[in-house]
Amino acid sequence: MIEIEEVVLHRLQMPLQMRFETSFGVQTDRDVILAELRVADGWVGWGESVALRSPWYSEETTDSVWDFLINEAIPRILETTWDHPREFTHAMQKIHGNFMAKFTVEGALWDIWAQQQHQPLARVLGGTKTRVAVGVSIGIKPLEDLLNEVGQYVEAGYQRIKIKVKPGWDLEPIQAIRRAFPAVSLMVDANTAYGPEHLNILRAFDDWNLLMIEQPFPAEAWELSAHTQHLLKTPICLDESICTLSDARRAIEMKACQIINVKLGRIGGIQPALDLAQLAEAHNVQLWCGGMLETGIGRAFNIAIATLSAFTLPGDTAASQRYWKPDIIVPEVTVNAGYITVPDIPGRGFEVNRELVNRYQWVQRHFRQGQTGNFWRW
Ligand code: OSB
Ligand code: MG
Repeated sequence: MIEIEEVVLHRLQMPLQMRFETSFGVQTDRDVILAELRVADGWVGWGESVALRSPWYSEETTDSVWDFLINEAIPRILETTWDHPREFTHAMQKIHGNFMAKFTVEGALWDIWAQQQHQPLARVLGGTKTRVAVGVSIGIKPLEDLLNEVGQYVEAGYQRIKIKVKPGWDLEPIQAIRRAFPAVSLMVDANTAYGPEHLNILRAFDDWNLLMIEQPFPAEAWELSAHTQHLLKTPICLDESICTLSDARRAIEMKACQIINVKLGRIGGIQPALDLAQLAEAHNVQLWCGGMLETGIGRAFNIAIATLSAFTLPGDTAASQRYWKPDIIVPEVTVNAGYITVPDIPGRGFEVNRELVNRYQWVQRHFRQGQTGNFWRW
């Protein structure tokens, strides 16, 4: 049983270690929201919003998540006693969208739930792996820098390299990497940048032994994705297209992809991911855990979900130090010979470094049981 007594929202500005350019824009820092949920028996759960500041990747933004948390989610969690985190997911189903905002709270509830069971989060989710395979997602950058970086990650043992592509920046980097690293497991992510006018380029991708092509077309371009998957031998992986279980069912029925990149924030959290994992296993669709440049808190959830047997391919859950110096968790996430060891302690598995949270923080708000009467009520 989870009875939340207090919620603290933390808003952090964290400079990224690298400049991260995709087909939709450049990121040099993250505007992070952390939700700290405190229960009477002393447990503290943490959740992270993966929303970006602007609605490039999805409709959600840091500000939309902030408003949703304050106006919808926090009043609700403070006035309800939860028997299980999935009850929150069910209660939130009548609210449209806002998947990243929902996961910010849902993740923290699962963290508390796992601590109350004295189990690592991964075990509570039914995950069996003791380590998870890791790949890396590299942004758009000059070719020489790109080749150097690929070399460093291959050297460090990362099991799969993903590069960002867009029209005009695709065959050249793919060919250069293939020549320099003939055997590397390589994939591309277009973040929706291509359209029907680019089918010839996508066809040419087929010659380079790519593991997959991630989200070539806009999120709603179901027919185009299905048509293209039919033409190509390289699997299409969907990311932005899949926000609900019915999106996944549609993709499977239409054969619009063979692989799905699972992001907990994009689909509304852990319970939706557990449901998606069942669906994927029943239909031979492969899953892997994507990333949204999370801090260590979001990363902890990604590691836990990737321990499920349905997650058959390396994730984008790279080491803390690729993103942050320093990360806000202890210990930081490290990658050894291409794997992250799954923590074996109750809950999320990493301590939150409050001193660092305070150092990066620029806003903090407290909410207590009984003090939410001024909010709109259900
Ligand atoms: O499309 O997978 C994506 C980052 C921000 C938004 C969208 C995406 C990404 C990444 C980075 O590819 C993955 C990571 O290293 O966290
Ligand atoms: Mg993607």
